[in-house]
Amino acid sequence: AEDRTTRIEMKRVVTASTPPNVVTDYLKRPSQKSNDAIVGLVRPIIQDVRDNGDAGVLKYTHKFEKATSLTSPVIHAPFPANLMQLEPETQKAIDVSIGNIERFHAAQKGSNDALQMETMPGVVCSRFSRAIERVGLYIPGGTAVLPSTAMMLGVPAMVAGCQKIILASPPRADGSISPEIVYVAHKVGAESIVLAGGAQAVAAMAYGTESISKVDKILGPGNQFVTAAKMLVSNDTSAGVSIDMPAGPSEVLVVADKFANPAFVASDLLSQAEHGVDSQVILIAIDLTEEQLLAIEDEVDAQAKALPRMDIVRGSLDHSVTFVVRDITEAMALSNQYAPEHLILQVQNAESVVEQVQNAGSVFIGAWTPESVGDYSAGVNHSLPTYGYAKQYSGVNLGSFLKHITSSNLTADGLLGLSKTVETLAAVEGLEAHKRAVSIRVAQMQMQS
Ligand code: HSO
Ligand code: ZN
Repeated sequence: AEDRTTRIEMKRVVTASTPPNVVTDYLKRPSQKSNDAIVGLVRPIIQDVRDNGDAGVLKYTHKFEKATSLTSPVIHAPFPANLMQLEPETQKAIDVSIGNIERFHAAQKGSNDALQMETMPGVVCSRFSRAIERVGLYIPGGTAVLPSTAMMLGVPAMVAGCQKIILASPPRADGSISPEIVYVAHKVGAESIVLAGGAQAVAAMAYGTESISKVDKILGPGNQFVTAAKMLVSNDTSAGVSIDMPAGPSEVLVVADKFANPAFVASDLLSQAEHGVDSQVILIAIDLTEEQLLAIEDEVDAQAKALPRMDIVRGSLDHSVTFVVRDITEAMALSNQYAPEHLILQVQNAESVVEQVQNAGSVFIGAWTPESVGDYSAGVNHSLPTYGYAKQYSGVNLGSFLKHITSSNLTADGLLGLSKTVETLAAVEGLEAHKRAVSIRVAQMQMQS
């Protein structure tokens, strides 16, 4: 039963009166469930799909998705028009968003362009990029349909020039897939949609089946079964498949000062909290009075109680916290320590604070930039590092669908100039054949001159 009377609130921590190690404890993510049990469940599913192909995939789709009417685990392009019929307004919203995502990711080509330079006279080194040929994009099912995730993975794959794009998403019990996802698949030129979720979908794309193509890289968020399956297949050298970053529950950190609008701040906290009870939201309030803090807390409570997903929000806010800090420097130090997936800056001169951002997946600057715009339509990617991985990972971007190849090209003089250096190092390593591959050429040059 829904409880619309008990106040929905986050706990408060005033850093000035809290020992630093306790503050650090509050910044910890709720610990993830142990992986061993999940791996034990996932391993036989992967083996089954390897052994039995389509029949193996279908068996689990019948069992877990209850889609017992399905007789094929995949649909191929061109996708029938009746599978992607949308309200004109929905179609337009997808088109506008895809346009922005496409433009922003196409603009990333510059930094991946071919480069060439001479490290020494006659020694030319180059680097150029090639698209990963076949990619598998996992689109989660579950409590919400996520065509936005299909856009965030499919559009950069298309812009990068991947030859084969495959989507996978669990079908509904009637065997169908949401028309928005089919439409996005069509727009990005996907070759097929695998009608399966969980470990079975990951295994099908990693190894291929009679009707599902094997891919070279699997990307996309998912539950712990999907994540465990991605880890297992990427560790199997016989699969020859890589994955994107580890995915965990969604999170946001909002930095607000006394100029922030309390209603805006609350709305941003709640938009992330509604993703799931395991989502984590953090507010860092800079030098706010009791009255200003209460204004935000009242907004959180009132807005939360008007939400259809109120119970999810309550669960998420249960393990969320407000830090009351002295100034922006302290706020940014805490934020960088937490390394949020999303960082929202609702402070005066927000733009000038960006240079203090060391760790974050994506930053939302100023009062008019709610995270929702980045989740859907601004152009930035919403597939971002969670769980503190923003310390070492980037979010999905054009580069996620490319690899770089280097080349060297030496003239005879270039080799002559470098011969002693290479021969010396080869000798140090005791690798005589390496040394001779240089000396034999130098000898040839001397014979010719
Ligand atoms: N905020 C989520 C992405 C999303 N939001 C999808 C709405 N739909 C994780 O970054
Ligand atoms: Zn979101």
